[in-house]
Amino acid sequence: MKYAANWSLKTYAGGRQVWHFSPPEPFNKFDDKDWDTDQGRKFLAEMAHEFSFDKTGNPNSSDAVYRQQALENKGIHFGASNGIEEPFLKAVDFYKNLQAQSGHWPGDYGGPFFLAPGLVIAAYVTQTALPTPHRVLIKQYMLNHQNADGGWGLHMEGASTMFGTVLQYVSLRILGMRADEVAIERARHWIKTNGGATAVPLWGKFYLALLGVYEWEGINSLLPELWLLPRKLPMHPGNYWCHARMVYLPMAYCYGEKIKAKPAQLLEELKEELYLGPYADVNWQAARNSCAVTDLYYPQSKFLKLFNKALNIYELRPIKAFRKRAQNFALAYINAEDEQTNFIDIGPVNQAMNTVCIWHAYGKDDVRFKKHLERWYDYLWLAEDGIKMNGYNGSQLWDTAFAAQAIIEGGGENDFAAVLKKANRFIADAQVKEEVKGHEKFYRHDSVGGWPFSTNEHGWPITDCTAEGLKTALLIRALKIVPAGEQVPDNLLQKAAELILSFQNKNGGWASYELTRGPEWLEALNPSEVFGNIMIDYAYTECSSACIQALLKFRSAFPGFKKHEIENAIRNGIDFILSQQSEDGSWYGSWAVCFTYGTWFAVEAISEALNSDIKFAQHDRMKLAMDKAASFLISKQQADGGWGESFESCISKQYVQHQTSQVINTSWALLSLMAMDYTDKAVIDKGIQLLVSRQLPNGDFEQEGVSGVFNHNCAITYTSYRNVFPIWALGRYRRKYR
Ligand code: LAN
Repeated sequence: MKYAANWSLKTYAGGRQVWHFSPPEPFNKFDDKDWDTDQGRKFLAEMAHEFSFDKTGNPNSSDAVYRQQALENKGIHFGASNGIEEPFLKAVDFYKNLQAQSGHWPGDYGGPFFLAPGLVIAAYVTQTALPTPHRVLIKQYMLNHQNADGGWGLHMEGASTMFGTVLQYVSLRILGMRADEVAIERARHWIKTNGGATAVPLWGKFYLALLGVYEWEGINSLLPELWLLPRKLPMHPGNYWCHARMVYLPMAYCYGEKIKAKPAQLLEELKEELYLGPYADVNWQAARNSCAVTDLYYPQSKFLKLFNKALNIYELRPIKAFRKRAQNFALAYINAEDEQTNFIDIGPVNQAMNTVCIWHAYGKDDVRFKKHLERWYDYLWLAEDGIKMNGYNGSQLWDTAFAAQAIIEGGGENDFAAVLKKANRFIADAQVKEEVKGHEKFYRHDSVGGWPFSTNEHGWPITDCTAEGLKTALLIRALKIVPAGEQVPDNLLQKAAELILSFQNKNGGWASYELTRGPEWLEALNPSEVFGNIMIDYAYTECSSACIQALLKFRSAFPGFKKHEIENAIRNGIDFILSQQSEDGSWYGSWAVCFTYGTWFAVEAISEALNSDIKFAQHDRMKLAMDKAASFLISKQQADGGWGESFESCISKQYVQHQTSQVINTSWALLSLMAMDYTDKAVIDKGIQLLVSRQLPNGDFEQEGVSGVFNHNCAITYTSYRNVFPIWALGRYRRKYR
């Protein structure tokens, strides 16, 4: 790839990763505006062309740019094999080349289609130009993923939705496409035949209102005053799931200020392009509750409708003093979140929205605004399908912890000691060592000892990331390949265990970032229309399993430390997991596809618990649960020996078979069967054979269907999974049967 050579991923100590563009001569003497010359335009057009991507076979790109460059930088030809025959060693030998100097494995974390538009719109509203080469490849990415019917889905595997289509439409127009270009005409046709932009779900309405191409009046009240309610009331946003809270925060602030982009010709045109009739004729009150059927996953409840009615009456004359107090609080909170996360913010959605708030409050020259802009690039990722916005500032810790565990389980510590040492350094760096400033005032759980999903500078600890970090640190410590001074010190391992204990809910389960703070009926106030289970942080099988596994490991390493508390936590956790098993023996997985993922986690915790010396009153139930899980898994094995689950499982909450076996699902199923010492080895052999047959000559695996998910309805890429989980399954097989 000729033009890709102008892009390179810079990784920094601690795991920050940013794609840089360095133009060749004479373009390197260009100012951004000079791209608008014959020579410049030709270069950009050819570069865009190189990133054309045919999504008809598989809409999932394979992270080819990073992977190719990582190999080339090490002098390895992309397809080259090292002559290693054994599948496990060969798989690790390939994967080690993708590890960055910082010790983590960078990779594509894109997939959702509502993220980059948030950034493009924030850039437009704040009158901040994204660099031209970035704009060109963001546009290319969007065009690559347009569906045959002219629309875009919620994510790269999804059928067209109003949300996806309106946001790409507006973004592409902002990025310079004309209304009469073919792709735009087809998109507009989709929008008009599906009800027009008044039928875009709430978040879409919000972005359009920021642009000033939708009236704020067409949005149900976002009532900033919710922050002023007594904290004891369940609807206080401090009780919401942190992602809902942190997105609601800037949204409500923008709503309170009625922020709007400066009027412009383009915006006037958009007003006339997006709706079924003239803009002046839109009925904004009716628009508030309109949502296209293509998008509706979580319809407004009766309760929410009533709630909105009451709030909309209040909005006719909001009490000035309350509004002002609420806005001041929101701004202070936005500033706190920015500072606590070094302006990365908890995710891509609030990062872009906070930028707009900070710009509105302090202007373009304020350092806080500038710091925001720098972090935009932490979220952008380049792959063979163009530039996308990642779902987080990366999945650094998560991928590194799994990679290290997989390598260690297969006995790779001698052949790959250097890899594990680097991974250990990253893991030690990533742990949170200081309490977050103002954490109590701004509704944050304690952080010290925790691990985030991405990097230390992001710093929001997560229950299962803390668990995976702790497990990995303990494993590497036991190998004695790292000098004592470079290991995670005892006191921080203990802090991690204590933090995990503090995260356990009364029902025995663990949620994602915090304790479950509100009642389940709060979900009835979920206004998103497109996401399920966003209002509170629910206890999850996966998070609970990871925490149990970590506590079991920790207990072996520190037998005297909080012995009873830890054993009780494990017992209660196991009870929670048992309570989540379905009739057919499976567990629903909330964060990846789907029942094979959930089942893998559940099985891992229960079988490890059974193998420990803890006495369980529920011992027989645990055994039975394992038998049922085995029958479930066996019933889903395909004739070729593999397992394959479709993303549809996540949405429908029923097992949906993929057209083909998938290496990642196969690995989870195999890991589960081996964890529970399933006796019919022939079943396992067949699965392993499938994995081996899918391995490429260089040790890599092909990118198949999408594996990640959130909120039941949105898919997200985990590029590392196609390597890490086959490595893990092959490694477990190697250790067990060699
Ligand atoms: C993530 C990424 C990591 C993921 C695991 C650690 C894998 C999981 O076990 C627990 C949940 C968690 C932390 C998770 C939650 C939802 C996130 C943050 C994401 C899938 C990444 C992007 C997503 C976020 C909500 C996207 C923005 C959309 C909203 C609805 C706010």
